[in-house]
Amino acid sequence: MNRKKIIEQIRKKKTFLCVGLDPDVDKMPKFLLEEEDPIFEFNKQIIDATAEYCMAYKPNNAFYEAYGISGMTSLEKTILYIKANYPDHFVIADAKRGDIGNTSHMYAKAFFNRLHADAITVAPYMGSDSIKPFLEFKDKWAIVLGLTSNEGSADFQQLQINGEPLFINVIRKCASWGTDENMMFVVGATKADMIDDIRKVVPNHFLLVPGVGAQGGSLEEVCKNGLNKDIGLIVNISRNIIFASRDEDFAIQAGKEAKKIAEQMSEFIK
Ligand code: OMP
Repeated sequence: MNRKKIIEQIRKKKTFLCVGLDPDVDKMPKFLLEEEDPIFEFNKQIIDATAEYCMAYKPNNAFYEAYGISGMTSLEKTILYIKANYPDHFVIADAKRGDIGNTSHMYAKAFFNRLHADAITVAPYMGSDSIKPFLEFKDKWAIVLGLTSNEGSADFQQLQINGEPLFINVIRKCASWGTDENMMFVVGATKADMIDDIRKVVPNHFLLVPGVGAQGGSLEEVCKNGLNKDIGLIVNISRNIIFASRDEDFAIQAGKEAKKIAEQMSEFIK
């Protein structure tokens, strides 16, 4: 999906919400466990209940890999379900990959061609040849970890290098390998006070922002500092939406939560 289409979708639906599909069998309503594929059934109901209020989905690979081959089958079915029923939704494979060039190329093939994801999250530590293979696929995106939402982001990302935090160096350098048509950056909502500095380096790029809700980030702060002329933000929420209820009404409650967030977002992009 290209940048123009992403912006069109956001403007049309007045939402830049991404629902994180991070299923956990221990947190699902018990009746779903009788289904042949509980993870897919859970995701399907969440997707149907939230599609109207979001423009993207982000399945995180860990929550599928944890169930072995059957988990990977659930992931594949989930993405195919989105593509078949909601083809205008942007699908982000949250896999945080990156390796020597020929290996990255195979990761790109796996996620873009085999799984039909539109984007993949990528760790920048191995440098240019680990990221460039993800940029060679038309209308596909590498979403590079810039400043992450977790506590440990202070360990390396916030170290001062040449008078600037490392994450600023990383974002500037990575941005030079791609364009705002094939690269985005992950910036944690818990670090909203640093988005201003990031916007000085990448004013036009989309930022994927996780960490609103369960991790304590504020949507308002993120919007205040991160919105640009094309919106420029995709805000992900996983647990607070998909586990809004753990009972039989889980999908209804997920839909309500997504609607609430979408209404807040529509105010910010008026
Ligand atoms: P919730 O905290 O449940 O909303 O989930 C956040 C999702 O975003 C999880 O899938 C995380 O793995 C992911 N994430 C972060 O929480 N922090 C980051 O800095 C980066 C990501 C990510 O790349 O999506």
